[in-house]
Amino acid sequence: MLFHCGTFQFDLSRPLVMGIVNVTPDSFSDGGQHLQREAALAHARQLIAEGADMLDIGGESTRPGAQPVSAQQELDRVLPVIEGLRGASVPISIDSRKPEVMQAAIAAGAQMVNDINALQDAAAMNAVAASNVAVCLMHKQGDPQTMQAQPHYHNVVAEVSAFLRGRVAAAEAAGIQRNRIVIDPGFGFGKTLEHNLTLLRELGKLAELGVPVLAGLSRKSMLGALTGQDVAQRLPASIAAALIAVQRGAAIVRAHDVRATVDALKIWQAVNS
Ligand code: HH2
Repeated sequence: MLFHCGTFQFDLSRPLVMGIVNVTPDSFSDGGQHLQREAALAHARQLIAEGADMLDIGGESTRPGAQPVSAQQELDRVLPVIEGLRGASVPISIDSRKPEVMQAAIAAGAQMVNDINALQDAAAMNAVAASNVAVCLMHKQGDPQTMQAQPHYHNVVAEVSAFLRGRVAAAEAAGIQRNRIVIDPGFGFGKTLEHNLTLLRELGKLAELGVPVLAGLSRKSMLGALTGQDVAQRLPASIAAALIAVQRGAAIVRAHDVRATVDALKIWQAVNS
C-alpha cells in the first residue's frame, strides 16, 4: 500500500521512524526565540541524518497536566522551524490540534498534520481536506489537563477501534483520500497502564482497519511505570516497545531517539523480509 504524504510517497515495505522535534521552551533552550529556533533546526537536521523517515514538529506539550498555549505562541515556535526545513529530504509533520496552526504550517511546507484530536474540529478537517497533506488521526479520552484522572473503558480495544473507524470515515467523507490517512491509539492519552498494555498487545486489531498504524511509545510514562526509570533513562524500554509495536502491525513509530530506533528496526526488518 502506498502512503501519500504531501509530495512524498512511502510503500511501507519497512517500518518508518517519525523523529520528534519539540519546540517548547522546556525542550531546548531558554536563550530566547532565535536560539530556540536554531537549536530546534539543528536537532531536526541531526534526526534526518540519523535516518528519520519524517519529522514531527510540535509547539505545545500534550503531556498529562500540561497547560495549553495560544495559537500565536505555537505559531511563533513552529513556523520558523518548518520554514527552515523547506526542501528537506523527508516530509515534515505539524503536531497540533489547532486549525490555524495546521493551515499556516501547511502553507509553510508541512506535508502532514498530526492531530491528537483526530480532526474533530470542523475547521481542522477543512484545513487538511483543502490540501494534499497526510493526516494522523489519534484517539484520546479527555484532554491533556485532566485525561489521566480516571480513564475508563468497557473494552479499550473495541472502543478505540470504533472511534478511529469513525474518524477515518469522517475524513474520507470530507474528501481526504484513504491513502493519506494513518491512525494511532494514542498511548498514554486517557489510558491506564493496563489500557496501554492491552492496546499494544492487540495493536493488530487496529491494523485490521486497513490504514497504516502509527505508535507513539517513546519515553512514555507507561515505560517508566514498568521499569522504574525516569524519562532520561527510558531508551531501552522505548526500543523494546517500538519493536513490539512493529511486530504487532505498526507501520510508523514516533521516536525521540532516532538512531537507536532505526538500528533496532533494521534488525527486525532483516529477519522479517
Ligand atoms: N504523543 C505525544 C505527542 N503527540 N502524536 C501522536 N500521533 N501519537 C502520540 O503518541 C503522541 C503524539 C506526547 O506528547 P508530548 O507530551 O508533547 O511529548 P513528546 O512530543 O516529547 O513525545
